[in-house]
Amino acid sequence: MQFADVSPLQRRRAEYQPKLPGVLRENGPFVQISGTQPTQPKSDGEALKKLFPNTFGAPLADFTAAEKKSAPPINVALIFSGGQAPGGHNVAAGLYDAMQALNPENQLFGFLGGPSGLIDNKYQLLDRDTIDACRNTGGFDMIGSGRTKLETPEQFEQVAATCRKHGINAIVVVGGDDSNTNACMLAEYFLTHQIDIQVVGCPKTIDGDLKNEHIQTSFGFDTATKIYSELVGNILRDAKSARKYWHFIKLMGRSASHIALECALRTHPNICLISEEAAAQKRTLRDIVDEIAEAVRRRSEKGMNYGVVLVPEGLIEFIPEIKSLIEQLNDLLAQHEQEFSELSNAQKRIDFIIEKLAEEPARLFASLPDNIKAQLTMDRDPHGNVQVSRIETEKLLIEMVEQRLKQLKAEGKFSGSFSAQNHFFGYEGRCAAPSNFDADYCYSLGYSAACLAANGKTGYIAAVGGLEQEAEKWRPGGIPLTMMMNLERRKGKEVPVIQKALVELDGEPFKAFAAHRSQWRDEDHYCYPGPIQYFGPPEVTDEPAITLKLELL
Ligand code: FBP
Repeated sequence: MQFADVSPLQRRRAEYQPKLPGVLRENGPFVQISGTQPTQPKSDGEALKKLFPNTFGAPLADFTAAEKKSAPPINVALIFSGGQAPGGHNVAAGLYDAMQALNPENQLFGFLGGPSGLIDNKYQLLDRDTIDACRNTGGFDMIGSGRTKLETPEQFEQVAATCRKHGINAIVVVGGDDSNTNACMLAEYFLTHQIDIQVVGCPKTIDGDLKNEHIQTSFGFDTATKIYSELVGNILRDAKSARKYWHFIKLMGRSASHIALECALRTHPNICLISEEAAAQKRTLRDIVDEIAEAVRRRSEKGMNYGVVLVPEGLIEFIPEIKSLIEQLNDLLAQHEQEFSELSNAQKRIDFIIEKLAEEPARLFASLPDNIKAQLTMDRDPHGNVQVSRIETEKLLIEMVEQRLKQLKAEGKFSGSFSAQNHFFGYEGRCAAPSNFDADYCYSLGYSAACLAANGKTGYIAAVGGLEQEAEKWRPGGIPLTMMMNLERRKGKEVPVIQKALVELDGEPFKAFAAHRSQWRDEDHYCYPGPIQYFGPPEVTDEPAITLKLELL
């Protein structure tokens, strides 16, 4: 038997032609950009104006179709920054197709391994064959991605040198909030130093936390949550069939709980914890454990010794007492980095920390299982944050719920059984073939980025509005990045950043969940979304995320 490296589905999917908004279909990427009103960020306007004197206040860039005309050739650099998200390859395809339509001489350079590729001048010329091989596929493997932060003047100079070498006119940065913040700093630096290179961003992250009144969603969220929801649905059905396990499923998403919330809205699990709510209600770890144990007890009284709990990846950081412990650990580890790294085993590291922490956090730290203690002291990411995807919160909760139920049993208050399974869904969804929504959205974002670049815009992020409507009616354009910024305290300093969007407790998605959750907890209302459909009736293939639908009602 011959084994082909391309599956039948991949082959057919490669033929899918992403839908473009009407305004970009009329004359392709030939658009006129309107908008003259200066924009303002929501807060910290004066300070941001000082930090970004050249890019601050730029108008919104709205596109209207324009006459086809000859356009001077341009060279564009593309980088993927940060975690993978389904649809990145379609951003590249949209960008490439639009650039080709503008002028077949245009060249697209894909810099390898993320921002570091631009610094080290590692690139691949993206030609038609390369792009065609990646259309509608998941992953960032066409050019790779990386988490190097572009933030220092030295790095900006290296990037400028690389661009000069290739005659690159514009850089398209596909990234999340931090990468787009840095894109804006790069744009500002180039303008300040009269370096004629534009910088345009693109909103990427499965976490769904790069959104605001202008960016309705980040790409990748739709596909990733559909993949996780399929898996959660399968587990719900297994739980109900076997009737003997409680499944604790941690879902990726870094800080915000958008992914967990979307999966809950799609599948109706018995419990879905929302980190933002835990923080707002100042809940302790014990409160959360008690809540779960109580749900287990109540269901067991009805003979239902099974259930499913969704746990957002960032939960642990949002529980105020643990948040404060993590902050103290961050400081402590930064202060004693050398000493700490020289300790030869886990026990010595734990003892070292307990000795150095203040009494209350030391007590909390000591009460945690050893594996969690070790995970809380692991290496920080380049931003100095705990790598939450490596903390096994789902196992911590299982262990603590088990203890609590033992107590309840001893007190004669629980007579059921509790047997738990743990899961973590994250990497399973980040490189899936994009849903129709993400395939279309990303293609339009890439196309819009080309329009912005061709029209001399810099310090903008490509944006597509009207996503609640059919693609024909979407509104492509660009948003000045400074408009999305505010000042935040990071490592003891006020710095400009794009504000991370957390789950809003007065927002429609959370309200819809809160209205149903007690029923979902006590009875079985499981919903099984099944796999993403790439072919079939549009109400199945083109269904947007429930979060998006509720937010844009
Ligand atoms: P981005 O914010 O870069 O899009 O990353 C998303 C994410 O998948 C998070 O949900 C997760 O916490 C993190 O990346 C995992 O990082 P890594 O890929 O380095 O393991």
